[in-house]
Amino acid sequence: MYYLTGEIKHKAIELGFNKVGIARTDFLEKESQQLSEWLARGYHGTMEWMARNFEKRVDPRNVLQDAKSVIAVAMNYYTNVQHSDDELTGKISRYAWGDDYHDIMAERLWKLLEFIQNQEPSAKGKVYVDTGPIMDKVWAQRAGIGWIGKHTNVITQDLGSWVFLGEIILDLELEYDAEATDHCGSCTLCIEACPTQAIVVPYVLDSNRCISYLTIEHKGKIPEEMADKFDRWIYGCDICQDVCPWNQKFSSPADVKEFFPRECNIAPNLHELEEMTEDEFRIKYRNSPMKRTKHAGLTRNAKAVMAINTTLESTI
Ligand code: B12
Ligand code: SF4
Ligand code: SF4
Repeated sequence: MYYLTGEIKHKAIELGFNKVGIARTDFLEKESQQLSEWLARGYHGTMEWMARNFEKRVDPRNVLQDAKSVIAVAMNYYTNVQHSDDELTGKISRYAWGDDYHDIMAERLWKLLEFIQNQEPSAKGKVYVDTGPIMDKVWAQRAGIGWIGKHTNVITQDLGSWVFLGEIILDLELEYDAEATDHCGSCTLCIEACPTQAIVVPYVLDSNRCISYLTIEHKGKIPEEMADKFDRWIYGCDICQDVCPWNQKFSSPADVKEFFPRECNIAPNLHELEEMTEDEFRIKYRNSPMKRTKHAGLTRNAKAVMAINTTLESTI
């Protein structure tokens, strides 16, 4: 089915993906050891779902029998808007400013699979964006889209790391791209900039220390010594990506209008967030990635940041 490779890539771009590459399915030997060690060290925190389906995560043939290829795609979500400096506002990570990327990307990937099946009706495939037991970043790297940087996100040479990742696992043999190579060099800016020292060694992240984990995935009280370092981040964190020279040089605005920031997300008032009712939360964050924290999580985050602000004010 080599002849289909060019047509698939062409269609992916037509569907609005910024990058597409293809890798041969394989057992991820090195990554399976790294994932095991990451889990053994407890770096997944309370994300128990990361420990499930290990066999699937390390070999796509365990999600689709006879899988031959992984078609990896990336979609740019950068928008040319900056966070406010106002101390009374919270910061929301860029990826969550607009509509939920899972739905937008999955819909397009299904269309791509439909296109493939129109050409080759016997083809079988599975679509994944973030939530499945598939290592999105590893496949993006193997398919030549970009390398996994020291901050552990995939960086593309032409758009930086502000890209979402997704893939189709397919049972057709296609032509394969060369794996992306690492261009971090001797840089360590992300490691130095992380306020909680979550990048414990280059390329390894301890979620327990990461503001993104603490504000989105972690349930219950936020440890005070961590909240102290949030610097107004109330949903996710972009610090390690903001300082990356590849982003400073190559970020370019997305063309998907659904990723543009909702007005309420650019400079959200912390006090209003603290006081927000469940109904307000439901309406405001319908179809937004931010529904993941639920009302309790977002108000907790706003309260944690407000508490630190108040402590700082009373000590000045
Ligand atoms: C779990 C998870 C998280 C966790 C843990 C993050 C992590 N680094 O694993 C938390 C909640 C912290 C998180 C945060 C974020 N996430 Co997240 N997350 C995931 C998820 C679901 C799984 C990632 C995973 O498999 N982790 C397991 C560990 C083992 O993997 P790893 O860190 O990638 O480890 C690799 C390296 O450390 C390397 N390694 C280990 N040891 C060594 C040693 C050496 C020497 C070397 C070279 C390499 C190396 O090997 C490992 C395997 O390849 C993916 C979606 C998916 N299904 O893949 C999204 C995903 C990675 N997240 C994403 C995003 C956008 C984010 C945030 C930017 C959101 C935000 N703004 O707040 C932050 C970024 C934080 C950061 N600095 O990484 C995107 C990243 C897109 C991109 N360009 O890479 C993904 C791919 C979702 C998507 N489909 O778009 N996330
Ligand atoms: S997302 Fe924030 S807390 Fe997490 S590693 Fe990057 S800079 Fe550190
Ligand atoms: S800041 Fe430097 S070390 Fe970190 S990911 Fe970017 S290039 Fe790599």
